[in-house]
Amino acid sequence: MDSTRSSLEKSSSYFSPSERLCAVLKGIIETVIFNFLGCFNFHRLPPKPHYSFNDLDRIASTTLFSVNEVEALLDLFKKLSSSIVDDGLLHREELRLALLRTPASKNLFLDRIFDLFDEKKNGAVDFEEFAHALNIFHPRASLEDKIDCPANVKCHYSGI
Ligand SMILES: [Ca+2]
Repeated sequence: MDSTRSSLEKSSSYFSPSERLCAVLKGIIETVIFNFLGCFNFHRLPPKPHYSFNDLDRIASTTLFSVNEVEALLDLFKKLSSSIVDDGLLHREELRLALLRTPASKNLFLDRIFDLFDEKKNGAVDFEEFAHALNIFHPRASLEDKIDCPANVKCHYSGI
């Protein structure tokens, strides 16, 4: 028993200099890698907005859609808005991908549609903007509202 113990002590205390160097380098490399990976935590996307039933009910009350239709629109919005960056916002490239099947091409018509949807003019469309923009296409929307579509969408956020 004593001979086994002394041989273990000898073997554990007899690391060669290259083995000690490897152990130190391994620790340094692991530290660098973990710190490097930690950098990505600072660039996390903000949490996606969550829409409660009250939110959907509020959106339904300001549009022609029923709560069930707003829920269906939310499902569609989630699919469209997560096609490139899953951040809960619809970006121009995601709308372009949905309508033109490519995120990269330039299309004046699509840009105008996106600008119409982006009522807050912040470069991204949230679900509420999406629902309000599509409200004009509701079957119960009046012909006058459809004709005056851009003005109606803009008026919703400007409070006119
Ligand atoms: Ca997105």
